Amino acid sequence: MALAIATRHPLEPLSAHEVQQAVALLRGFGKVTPTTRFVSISLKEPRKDLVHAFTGEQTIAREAFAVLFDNATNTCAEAVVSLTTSELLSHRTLSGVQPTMTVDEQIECEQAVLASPEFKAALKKQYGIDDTSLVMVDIWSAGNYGSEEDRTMRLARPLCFLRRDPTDNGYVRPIEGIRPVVDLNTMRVIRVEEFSHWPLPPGECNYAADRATDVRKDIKPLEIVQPEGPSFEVDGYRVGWQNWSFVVGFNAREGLTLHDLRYRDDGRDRPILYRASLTEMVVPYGDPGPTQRRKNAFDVGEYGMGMCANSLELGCDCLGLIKYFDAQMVDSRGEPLTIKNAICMHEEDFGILWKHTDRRLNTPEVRRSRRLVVSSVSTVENYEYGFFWYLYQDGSIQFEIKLTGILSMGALMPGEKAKYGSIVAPQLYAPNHQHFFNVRLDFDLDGASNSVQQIDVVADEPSEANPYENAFQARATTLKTEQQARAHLNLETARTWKIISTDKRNHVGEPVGYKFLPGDNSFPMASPNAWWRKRAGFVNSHVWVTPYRDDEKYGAGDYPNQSSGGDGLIKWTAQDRPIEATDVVFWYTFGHTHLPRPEDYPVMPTAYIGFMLKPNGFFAMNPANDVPPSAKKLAVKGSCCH
Ligand SMILES: [Cu+2]
Repeated sequence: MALAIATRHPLEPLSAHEVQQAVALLRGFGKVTPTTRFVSISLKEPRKDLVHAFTGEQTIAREAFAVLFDNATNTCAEAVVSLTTSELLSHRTLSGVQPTMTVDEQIECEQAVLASPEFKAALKKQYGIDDTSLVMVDIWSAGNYGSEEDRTMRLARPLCFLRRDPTDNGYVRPIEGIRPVVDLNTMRVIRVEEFSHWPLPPGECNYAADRATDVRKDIKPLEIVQPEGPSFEVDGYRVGWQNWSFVVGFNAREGLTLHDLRYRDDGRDRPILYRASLTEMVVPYGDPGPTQRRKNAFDVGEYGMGMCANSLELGCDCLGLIKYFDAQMVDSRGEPLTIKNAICMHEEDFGILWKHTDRRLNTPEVRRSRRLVVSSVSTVENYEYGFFWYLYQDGSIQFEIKLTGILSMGALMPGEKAKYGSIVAPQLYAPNHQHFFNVRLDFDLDGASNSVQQIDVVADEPSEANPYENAFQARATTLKTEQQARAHLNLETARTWKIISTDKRNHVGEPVGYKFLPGDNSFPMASPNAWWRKRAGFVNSHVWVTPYRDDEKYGAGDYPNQSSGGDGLIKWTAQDRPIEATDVVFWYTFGHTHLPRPEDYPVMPTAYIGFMLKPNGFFAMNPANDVPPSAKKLAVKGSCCH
């Protein structure tokens, strides 16, 4: 398709220039002191009605939203500046909240621990080590366990590891018995907590190409060739691909976002999703031991998924012709922070799209499926998360998270078993844990007036009309209020959800709709009274539906770091607002229960989790009926064709 809009789309992320303009404005308005950290600067998205009214002709004012934190006063501030009129549109201070830890704080925290005399003394006492140059210090969020310091200070509780040499995989040697506590405001170690002494695990295990000792030699090249180029078009951060169009977004907190996703049908670009984002995630660990019981990371609200994104310039794993997008952010001192090639976009062959052979005519008709992949990968200390949006030719949308990287591991005494985890190597174990993700899907399905139906498949009772007791039917419950909408997956009823338009009907008189199809999921194992669960109310239900509010973006609330909990979805939906025939937002929480395996060591083969959205009465027929057959090629010896 051709992109018709000549002007920049109002939802395109801030450019590097705009980010710096926002920094300069905030400085000019006296909102930045020598002890201020810039936590994030991102696009303040224009009001929805303005975006809906956008035709490509008019320019919509550009605004930046900044989160600032003053270490001297332990105070957070939010500001909005107009990049169009250079005005300070709003500024407010928030006391008692801790915004996301910045990348600079990660680095400074490591340096503070390595320079701490108390830490050095503990290391010497427990392990006989003087040299800290091989110690790795991973910033771990402190959480909130009800103490005065958890409530009133900006804290981190790093985990430490010891490499054997400067490029060794240090995660296989946890310094289990020492836990420094760092005040991120003064950037000082306030104390070093010492526990029992665990010897360093004796093993050594690396994965880097230059250190792996035995590499298999039976792999021949597999190349993807696109001699006429890719089938997508790009203008700024706007993308067109076959019938799809959308805007790629990115910010320090959520990382990759998708906006204004539409499908061209019969000459019309029909809106489907206004905004899709990962709003939060939490990784609670299940070991109650004194050195492990506090481990639970909120990777979005505490670390910033965008801030932790990889530059795929060097380490991209996509095949074919790739379009990269850069991410423009700011470091904590207001200097430009560009993650080059933070987002990768490419096309993939995806097997059979559809096929039928008319047996009597012997005329096989087959089409190959192709999908557009938009992805980004974040490294949060030991772990990697890949975020992959897939668009398909049949109108399906898939979100898949790829979990890889390195397990968070602990040391064991010789001969000790791991009741709450798995031993992966001698004296080295990985505790059981879960990964819960929360995604926000702001639907605009053929317009803003939508409803959500919960679909349960139920069997009919035996009756005269059901003499063979084979009958079952789909029962749709239109969700009317927020509390009614809170729900879990249910395998017994093959439960799904359907987002429908309240005013657009399809060719057979039914509301146009898109189906939400969940994938793997879990329930939280920790008690509802566990400290982390108070802060992660979004894990209490798999599905939530809210009426659209532009200030309701994050499942655990705006500031989950060290929060005392109760914020976000749990609080908003307590209002039990009406959600029928309105602009609805569908939220989905999905969990991966990770019982580690020795095969997850030293680096984990990717695990996958996600969901699908499929048109369901949105189109009049299979929208991929018009995909032409692939060009026939002469068979290469030894090849076969599907
Ligand atoms: Cu895991």
